[in-house]
Order: sequence, then structure tokens, then C-alpha cells
Amino acid sequence: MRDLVEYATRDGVGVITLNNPPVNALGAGVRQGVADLVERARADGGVQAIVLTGAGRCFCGGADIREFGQPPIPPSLPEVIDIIESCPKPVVAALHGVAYGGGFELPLGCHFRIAAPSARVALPEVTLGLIPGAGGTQRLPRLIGVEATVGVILSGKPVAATSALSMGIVDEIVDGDLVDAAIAFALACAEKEGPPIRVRDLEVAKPEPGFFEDERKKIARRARGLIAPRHCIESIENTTKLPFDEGLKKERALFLECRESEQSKGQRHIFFAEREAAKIPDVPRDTPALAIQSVAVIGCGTMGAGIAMCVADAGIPVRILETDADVLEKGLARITKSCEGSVKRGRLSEADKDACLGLIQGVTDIADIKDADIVIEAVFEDMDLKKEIFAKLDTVCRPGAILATNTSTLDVNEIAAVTNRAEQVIGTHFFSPANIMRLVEIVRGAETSAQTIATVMAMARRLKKVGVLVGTCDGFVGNRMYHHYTRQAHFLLEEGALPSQVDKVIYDFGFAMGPFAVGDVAGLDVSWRIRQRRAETRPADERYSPIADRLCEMGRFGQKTRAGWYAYEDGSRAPIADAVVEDVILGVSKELGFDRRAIDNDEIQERCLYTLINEGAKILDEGLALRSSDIDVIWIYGYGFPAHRGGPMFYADQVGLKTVYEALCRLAEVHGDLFVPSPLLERLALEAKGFKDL
Ligand code: T1G
Repeated sequence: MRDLVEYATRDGVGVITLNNPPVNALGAGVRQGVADLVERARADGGVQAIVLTGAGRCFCGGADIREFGQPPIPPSLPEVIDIIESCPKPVVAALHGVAYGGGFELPLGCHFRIAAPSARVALPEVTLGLIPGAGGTQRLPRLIGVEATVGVILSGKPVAATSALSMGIVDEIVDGDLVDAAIAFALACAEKEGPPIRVRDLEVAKPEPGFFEDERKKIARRARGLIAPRHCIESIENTTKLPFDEGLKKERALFLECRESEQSKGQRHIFFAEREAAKIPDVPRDTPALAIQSVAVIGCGTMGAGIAMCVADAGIPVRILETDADVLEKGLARITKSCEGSVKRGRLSEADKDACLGLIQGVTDIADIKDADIVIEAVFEDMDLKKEIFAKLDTVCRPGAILATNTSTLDVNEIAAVTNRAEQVIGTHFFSPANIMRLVEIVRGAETSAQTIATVMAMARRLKKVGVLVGTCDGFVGNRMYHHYTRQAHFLLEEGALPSQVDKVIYDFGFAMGPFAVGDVAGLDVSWRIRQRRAETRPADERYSPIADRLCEMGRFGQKTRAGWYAYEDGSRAPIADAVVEDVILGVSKELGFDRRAIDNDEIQERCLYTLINEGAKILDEGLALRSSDIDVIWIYGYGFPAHRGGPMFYADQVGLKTVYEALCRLAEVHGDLFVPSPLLERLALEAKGFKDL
């Protein structure tokens, strides 16, 4: 039985090594092991000092998140850290790779911290709807001050070794063997007079008056309705008001409140869902992925340019093929402008900008992309055009090259069928802006090979994207569900609601924007073209709302035309309710014979969200998504579903499928078949189960 924590003595130093792969998470066994071994070293007369380090790729990824929600097993992490901090012999933490969350709080309880150049420390608990619960909010301010601590804890972002040294988090950066250096460092500390300094005993400097109020105002906007960021500030502020032990007790209480919250359950669900999405049952982890050393993108419009940027950002050379030299020039100029904007916003260094632009080359001759390892087509959403391009690519590109399409709705099998390499054809549905949005829906065709899937999933990770594998159907998973969600929103307008009311309900639920404001950002002409294509096959008796078409016929395409569902003043993105739109809506209501009625917010939320959930259940039933948590990941990273709600399918389980089912039945009685529960949802509801039980 492998020890979760190992012990050895070297040169009079007790070396304690966390050994719980893959990230040395601080589960119960690890906590007990560390506590026991520190006590052992403390009692060992032959030991003058202690080194705490981690085996494998990192020091420690934090508390074991899987334990949350289970009955607590002692010792708690604060108890373990107290044993370390009160040890009269110096304890030195030796950090390499990540030291995150509890994996950073443990070293903060040590008397000294040394780091390898690879080390990165972070307190990312807020991304899990938590606050640091083992002293991070009390000890870090004593090392780096409250202002810097607020920055570290509210961003959750990692601090690299060099910055950690200059901030005073680590005492030394060492090259060469880390443990050797830590032992030497520890022995030097042991020679010093008196007990080692404890971080808890250090003073906290008071910030400028009003500092915490300003921080609260900032997060009220940025983290609207979220508990954890507010509790982080409260706990850090306590360091300026309370003695250490009282601050620590309050921190723990705030942490436990967060841990039990629905918000944290939602965010923890997404943490694991994102990692589950990478596991494809019929594509084993050891499936050999092809090396991607060069990429070609077809089309230099908004999507093509965005895709090229994130490929170059990952350090991969990319050629953009555009037959029209003017369009190419404009596209390349847009890329340069966007990179310069990132430099201005401090997201990119000047050097990184130059490196990124240096990897992007525009070409107008298809022969110039024949050697690419993968070609990503990102042209206009038209089947005939895409088929023409794929037939051409099939003859020009080298045999082993993967041909990917960025279509957001079209049938990947139909596109693959015009090539002689259907097993190397796949969908890579990026989301606009492609260099920012983290989601890529990876669409497998009927013949797409395991190697092609493995290669593209690996490429997505390299592009720092979250790749989710889905089956091919009209709109795949995300857009198919979105279609039903927006359709309900349009029907609600016909029956009595207005865009601002619907958007407010969805905004209050936690989305950054409601469907109408989103439509205006994305451009109403994009979805208009899709509706026009679908009109050819739409059943005559299917309910259809003409409101959006009317606005488009008036040339109202959203922000880009300063008018869409809302009006926009020059230079402003603030939506203004527009009487012109209201007139169109009232006109259509009258035309369709609706007596407009007052619609309450609950009905709006139910109809928009339960439609979404029901369509998600149908997609699962059809096997077009591997698991319900994949659908949650798609909606969080592609459609701005609030992470603290865990995604539509997780939210449905939290509400209870029986409640969702009964509401859908009620809505179906009034509004017809669109709300008839999917067989899967019905079965799970009647069996008192959830999507998580699938
Ligand atoms: N607990 C449990 N499992 C974890 C884990 C954790 N903290 N971290 C990672 N895993 C699993 C993960 O699910 C995956 O499993 C495998 O390890 C590899 O992870 C008291 C309350 C450390 C940067 O927020 O950010 O401490 O899918 O694929 O890309 O204040 O994992 O293979 O079965 O992500 O190399 C705070 C969470 C916890 C950091 C490594 N810590 N982890 O990234 O590998 S709360 C965090 C990460 C806390 C205290 C509080 C990353 C990583 P599987 P991976 P990676």
C-alpha cells in the first residue's frame, strides 16, 4: 500500500513528502499523514529541522474537492497547519509546480518557503464558490499586505515564482535539486537563535481608508449575486480588526457557509465536468494523437481571424487562406488591431504580440496550405460553399491532414461525404470571439476516426480551450438548445412580454445578458440567415414567430446597425428600449390574434430554462452528447450560463426533475407540444432520479 505521505531523515532534517497523485490533493489520509510525521520529526532528537515537499508534477493542488459534501474526517487542514506552525523546529516548504488553495495555505503555515522556478502559488477557491478555509485569508495579508492579498484571492490567478519572491511570499528561488536546497536552507534556519517566526505573529498594515468599501463596490458589479467574493473581502478585512485566532475562526465559518452553498456546488460541478468532458469512452487516453505543427484556416472573416489568433497564441504557425485579397488585408488588420488592444489591456506583452503576429501568414493560393497538419474551414455558413471547399481541400491537402469545419449548424457527414477522407473530417465549432471564448464543440461525424478525435481534443487543450465532443445534428448541442430557448423568448413577446422584461429575468437568474441583448451583440442577421435556411424544411403547422424577421427586414441587425431589439446611441453599447420594436411586437400579436396578457417573471424563467433542459434531455436520449455534464460545460463556456448554477442539466437536478417535469406538463397543456417532456426526462422524474444518475 503506497504511503500517501512519505518520511525520510537526511543530514538531521526530516523530509516529509506528499505522495497522492496526480496532484497530491489533501485528502483525509494525507492530512493525517502530515500531522503524524510532523509530530514524529518534532519528537526526534536527531532532527533539527523539517522540509515539506511534494512528489510528482507539483507540490499540491489543494484540499480534496471530492471530499466536500461528505462527513468531515479529522484532522482538518487548519488543525494540521497549526501543528506545523507551532513546531519549535523550523519547517521549510519546498515548492515546485502548482501550490494551489490548501496546497498554498499549508506552506503559509510553514516558517519558510523556497521555490523552484516552476513554482506557481494561488488561492483559486473563489472559482469554486469558496473562500480559502485554512488560514489563507489570515496569513497571506501578514506576508504581503491586504491590498495584494485581495488581488490574489479575488482573481484566483496563479503567482509565478519570481513574483512570489518579490512579493515576499517565498524566501528564495533555487535552481538544481529542490529538496537538497531545502535541506541546506532548513539547517541554516535551525542554527538561528530562538523559535522560528510564525506568519500568524506578523503585523498587518491597515489599508487606505475606504479600501474595502471600494473593493465591495467593484465586486458588486463584477461578481453580481455571488457569496464567495463578498466573504473573501470580509475575511481579509477581519485581519485589520480581529486577533489572529478570532479571524481564523470567522474565516472557517464563512468557508463552511460557502461550502454548503448551492453556488459552490454548481461551480465544483463544473470543475469536474470540464475534466470529465475530456474523457471519450471509445477513444482511450492512449490513442495516439497526430502532431499538429502547422494549421491552415480558410476565410479571414470574424471567425477565421479569431481562430487564427488563438492558434498563433498557442505558438503554432498558421496560414489564413482568403481568395479575396481585400478581405484578407482587412482580416489581418483586424488581427493586428485586436492584438494591440490586448497589449493595451495588459493581457499580452509587446513581445508576445510580436510572436503571435509573426506566426500568422495570409495567403491567397490554396497550394500554400497543402502541407498543413489540419485545415479549419471558417467561411460563410452555406452548405454548397463548404462542400465545394472540402472537395477542393481533399485533392490539395496532403493525405494525413485533418479537415475541420467551423460550421455552427450544418451536417458534418454531408460535408465529409464530398471527400475521400471522411475519417479525417470533423467539426470544430468555435464561439465568437474565437480568441476569447473557451468552448469548442468538437463534432464527430459517422466516420470520424478515434485518432482524428484524439488529435483535435488535444489541439483544443493546447489552444487553452475546453473541447466537448458532440454528435452531428442541426445546431449540434449548444445552438440546437439555444434555438428552443430563444424561440420561447420570441413567443413570450407575442403573448404579452417585452424584450427588456425577458432579458431582466434571465439577467437576474445570473446570465451576463438576456437573449435579446445577446442577439444584438451577435448580430440579428446571423440567426436570420439560419432561419431562412430552415424555412425550407419547417413544417407548415409549426409555431413560428415572425418578429425577428420583421426587425431584420427593417435593417435592424443589432449593435452593428445601432438598432436591433434595442436602440443604441453612438459609441454606446447600452441597450435602450425602443418604441419602434414595441410597435412591431404589438403588430405581430394583433396579426396572430393574441390578446396580450401580463406575464409574470416565473413563467418567463420556466419557459426559457425548462425548454432548454428538455431539449438537453432529448439530445442525451439521442446520444448526441456523452453525458449531461458535457451539456453543462457547453452552456457555461459557450453561452454564458452562470457557473454558480452549474449549467442547465445540473440546475434541473438541483430544482428536482419531478418539479421540471410537472411544470413542462402544465406548460404543454397550455402551450402545446413544444413542452411535452422528453421520454428520458419523464422516466428520470418518475423514478425520482436526476441527470447525474445516468
Ligand atoms: N481535489 C480533487 N481532485 C483534484 C483536485 C483537487 N483539489 N485538483 C485536481 N484534481 C483531479 C482532477 O479532477 C483530475 O482528475 C486530476 O486531478 C488531474 O487534474 C481549504 C477549500 C492542480 C492546476 O482549486 O486547478 O483547497 O479527471 O486534469 O491540468 O482553502 O487540477 O484525472 O480523474 O486538472 O495538470 C483549491 C484545483 C481546492 C485547484 C492541475 N484548489 N485543481 O491541472 O490536471 S479548495 C484548486 C486545478 C481548497 C482550502 C480550500 C488543477 C491543477 P481526473 P487536471 P492539470
